[in-house]
Amino acid sequence: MKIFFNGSLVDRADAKVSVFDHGLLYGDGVFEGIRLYDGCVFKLEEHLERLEYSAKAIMLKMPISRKELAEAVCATCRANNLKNGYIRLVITRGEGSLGLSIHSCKQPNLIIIADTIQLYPAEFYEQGLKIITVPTRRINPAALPPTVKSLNYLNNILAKTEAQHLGYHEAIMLNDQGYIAECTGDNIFALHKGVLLTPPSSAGALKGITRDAVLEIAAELKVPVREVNMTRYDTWICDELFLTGTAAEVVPIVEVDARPIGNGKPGELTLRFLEVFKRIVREQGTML
Ligand code: PXG
Repeated sequence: MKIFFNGSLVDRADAKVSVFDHGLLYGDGVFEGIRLYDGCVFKLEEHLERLEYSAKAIMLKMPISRKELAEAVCATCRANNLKNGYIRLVITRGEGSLGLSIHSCKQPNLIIIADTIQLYPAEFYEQGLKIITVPTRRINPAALPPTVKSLNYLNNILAKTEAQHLGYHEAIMLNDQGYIAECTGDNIFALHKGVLLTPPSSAGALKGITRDAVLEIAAELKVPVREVNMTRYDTWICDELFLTGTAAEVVPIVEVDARPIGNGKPGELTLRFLEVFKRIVREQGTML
């Protein structure tokens, strides 16, 4: 496997960062997870824009331009003969001294990994997924903006671990006001009386690229959307519920907090969203 590492493609064994890298020491850095479908990189520009915004928010200078980065992503996929897979783009703060100051870190590390992806099993899509709300709250947006896709995922990891401990694959995280933020690695949508509801980023949600794609599909299907604060109650009584994410795409939820959603089967409109999403990933990608 070839890894893009600071400007060149190197063997996996040679792609190493220093133990003094602040990405390792403090989770100081940003990343993106991108899908490759049939030789097309899905929403590459959108991912690179979000990466730039994340970097700007944490005052990390992008080591190369967006055009160079786009080319490096494609080159990494080509070097690994990959046609379908998952691309992980990581920029760490770089090597520095022991201490929180970013000023000792002179050169960020840029890493691009292109690999195959372990997908959710087909039954999750056919039968739907059961989820719960976990006690671990989403970190306050005033402490760390949820829109920054940083290397600091401990908050989400703790929530995911809680879910797994209870036998679930995903979980709803609430913010410190008790409103729904998102799931541990996915955004959430509820359909109620024909209106699609999803929490705003101010409630603690990442501005997911799949979330944006679903908002575009909703406009195409003429489904009204409201980005509003949502409570657990909104998910308990809704007609359909689904999650969105780069790895998960669109996953129907059939039970939340032991309450069945609708008739306990994947929702009709949810499946329509999934179908349209599967179509656009092939139409809207950047060819390698
Ligand atoms: N919320 C959070 C907190 C995420 O990390 C999403 C929503 C969905 O966003 P996109 O842009 O992918 O539609 C994410 C991204 C994993 C994993 O292994 C998932 C993400 C990130 C890192 C790892 O499941 N999802």
